[in-house]
Order: sequence, then structure tokens, then C-alpha cells
Amino acid sequence: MYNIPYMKAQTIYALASAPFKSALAIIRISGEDSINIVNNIFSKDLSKYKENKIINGDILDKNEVVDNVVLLLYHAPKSFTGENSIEIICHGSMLIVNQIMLLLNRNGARQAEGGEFSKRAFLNKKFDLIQAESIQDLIDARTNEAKHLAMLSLKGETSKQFLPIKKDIEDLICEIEVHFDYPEEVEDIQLSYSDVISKINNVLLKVDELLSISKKGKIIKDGVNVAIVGKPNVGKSSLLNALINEEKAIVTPIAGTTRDIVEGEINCNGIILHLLDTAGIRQSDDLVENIGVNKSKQSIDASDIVIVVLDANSQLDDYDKEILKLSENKKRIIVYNKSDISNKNSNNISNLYISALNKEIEPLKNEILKILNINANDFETPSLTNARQQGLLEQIKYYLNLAKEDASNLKPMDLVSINITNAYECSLNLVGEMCDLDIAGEIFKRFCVGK
Ligand SMILES: Nc1nc2c(ncn2[C@@H]2O[C@H](COP(=O)(O)OP(=O)(O)OP(=O)(O)O)[C@@H](O)[C@H]2O)c(=O)[nH]1
Ligand SMILES: [Mg+2]
Repeated sequence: MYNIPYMKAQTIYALASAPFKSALAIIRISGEDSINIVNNIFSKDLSKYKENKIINGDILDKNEVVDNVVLLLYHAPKSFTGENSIEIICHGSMLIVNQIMLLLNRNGARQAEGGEFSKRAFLNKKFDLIQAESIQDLIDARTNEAKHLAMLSLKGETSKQFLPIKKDIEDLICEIEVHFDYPEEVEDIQLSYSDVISKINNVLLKVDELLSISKKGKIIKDGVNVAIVGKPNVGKSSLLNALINEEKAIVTPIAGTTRDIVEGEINCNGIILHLLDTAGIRQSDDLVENIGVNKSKQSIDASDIVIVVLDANSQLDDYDKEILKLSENKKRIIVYNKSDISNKNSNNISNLYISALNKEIEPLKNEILKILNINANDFETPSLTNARQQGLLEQIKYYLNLAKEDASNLKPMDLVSINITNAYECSLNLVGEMCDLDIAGEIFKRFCVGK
């Protein structure tokens, strides 16, 4: 039996490295008691180190050495979490890791939940919520470009883009309130409805600009869904294979070869394209093929970009026309395939020719980047890249527009100010200054354990 000491502010621990055999492993501990707890199982007296320090020594279970480790000691508030913290770098055997974690447990620490270290750092104001969210983006990043943006955001560059908007809204509220509450003191400075409208317009311009780069940022972070559609036999599966440079989808001269969606993925100049090869769209009596055709039609709606593949050797028929109609409201690229066995026809509805068979597809790749309207600058511009952040920015826009409408209709200033205050609350929420703890909890729960 072990006596579990009384727990103050709970001290947490977690394995911060991958949970399998490796050269080294890192166990992270944070909380008021972390230094005392580790002191109970360490060969040197940690209480004599008053500064942050790297210390070599043994982890002990009673008098038995569990492992010789390097210990990174951090005193609050000079740590990631802002609390007393320790990182134990031990040998990467899961046996050793589990033994050390068991010792920590016996001495009063508990296993951390996903994202709990970051949550504590956020609560201790080490960073705002936008920066906190970028930590997970950094871990999840699959391209150098996405990693670079997450890194900038972690350094606070995204917050810097947003904070002027928050400040402008705050200033506007103050100005209205001063005029409302102390009219005699500011009587020489008139605040007219047109002043308020013009100030709101200035903020709205900044909001629109940030929304527009944020949409591009989200594409750089998450990639886009691209559906490849067309009638049977035009070369959709061949195109998928050419794009991913792998013979993934079955290709035959038989029309109706693809029945189900076949997925593939490429990094196209820094943008991840989630590609969907679909069943050729046509009328069919075959039950299975019909299910596939329905899925193809649904994939048009579900995708960000549609590539409509036409056969460069034939005139548009009713199926082509139906597919063009189905995709007319989407961001789409119309491409003529099999250019290797046809002459380019100036009457064709697109001048984009490729040969999936010969892997001559560069013009299509360039067109995808063009249609996304992403340029070199966008890879350097941090922005609000997740749905929560973008949703709140949209709400700010919505409330500011309501306030503008009220001001245009000469409604009382205190009424105008209600919607500006609503916009302000959204901005506080965005950076986490007025964040519902449940929402913060939800955000951090998505993080890895140990982060
Ligand atoms: N010459 C030539 N043939 C091609 C090209 N692309 C595809 N093909 C041929 O066209 C036939 C059909 O190709 P697929 O890629 O299976 O066509 P699909 O559009 O996926 O057809 P379904 O799955 O039936 O809808 C195969 O024989 C391919 O080799 C091309 O660029 N040039
Ligand atoms: Mg196919």
C-alpha cells in the first residue's frame, strides 16, 4: 500500500513523446507540487535549485535506480504552463516510461488529459486562444507551408492581425459611451451618426480583408476536396492515377469501370488536394452502377473544386451537358483529356488539354492553383484558419452591419452601441479573453495528451 499525499492544485504528468520504443522519451509534469513530487523519486535534492536548470541524475524507486535521466526544471512562471514544471528525458523504453509514470502517480500526480498543459498555459495567460489553437495546427501540419503558417500564428502574428480590429471596436464603444454618459465634457467634440458609420466602415474593411486571407489560410492548412467527374471512359481514373503518380484506380477501356469513389491525395505546390475519382455519370439499368452515379453527383456538391473531364475526341453529348449543368455553380475546371490522339479544336468550350495516359497534366495543376487564387504572399500571411475563429469573425461582421444599419436609420446611440458591444464580445471570445470555459475545454480536448 502507498500513501497518496494530499493534492493541492493538481499536478499532472503525461508522456509527451510517441508511446513506443525509441531512443529517448519525454515525460512532462506540471503543477504547484511538481518539484516536490519529483524530488521524492530523484537522486539529487531539487529544492536547492532556485533557477531553471538542466540536471542529470537517477530516478529512484525506493533505493533502486529506474533510469539515469536528464531533468529540465522550470520554476513558475518561467515555464510553458506558467506553473512549476519538470520534463524528464529518459531512455525510450515503454517499461521505463511506465515505471516513472507509476512513481509520479504514487507520489500524488495524475495523468493529464489531452491538451491540459496547453490549457493551463492559456489560463495562466502565456498565450491567447488563437496562439493556443496554432499549437495543434503545428502538430497536425502536413506541408511545410501549413507548418510555417502555424509557426507564425504561434509567435502571435495572427493575433497581431486581429488585435487592431478588437481595438477599433473597443475605441468606438468608448467614444459612444463618453458622449452618452458625459455629454457636457465632450461637447466640443461632436460624434455624429456619419462619424460612427464611417468608423464602422473602417473596421468592416479590416474584417473583410482578414476574412478573405483567412479563407486562403484555411485552404493552405486543410487542403481542398477536388472531385473528378465526367461520363464513362473519358479518363477520370487515369487522371487520378497520373495526379497521384500511382496506379491506384482501376483503368480499363470498358465504360463503367469505376463504381465507387476512389480517393487519392497530392501536395500540389504546397496545397493538399484530396482527390475523388468518381463513377462515370450515365443512365444505367445496373443497380450497383446507379449507386455509384448518385455518389458521383453528390461528390460534386461536397467538393471545393470540380474537374469536369471531357473527351477531346468527341463532341459534347447529353451526358456531358448534364454534368456541366450539375457543376455550373461550383468552382470548376473543364479539361479535355486524350489530347495525345486528337487535334485541339478552337470551338471547344475549354482550351485546357491534357493526356492522363502520358501524364501530361501540368496545365491542369497550374489551373487548380489559379482557381484557388493563392499566391506566394498568402503562404507568408498568417490568418484565422479554423471554423471557430472564422465563425466569430463572421459574427463580428454581422453585428457591425446591424449597428451600421441602426446608425443609418438614426436610431438612438445606445441602441447602436448594443450591436457594437456584441461585436466586441465576439472579439474577446476569439482571443479567449471572455471565453466560455466549456468551449476552451472542448478546444484543448482535441490536443494530444502531453501537449
Ligand atoms: N489515348 C489516351 N487514352 C486514355 C487517356 N486517358 C485514359 N485513356 C484510356 O481511356 C480508357 C478509359 O480510361 P479510365 O481512366 O478508366 O476512364 P474513366 O473515365 O475512369 O472511366 P469509368 O471509370 O468507366 O467512368 C482506358 O483505356 C484508358 O487507357 C489519354 O489521355 N489518352
Ligand atoms: Mg474510372
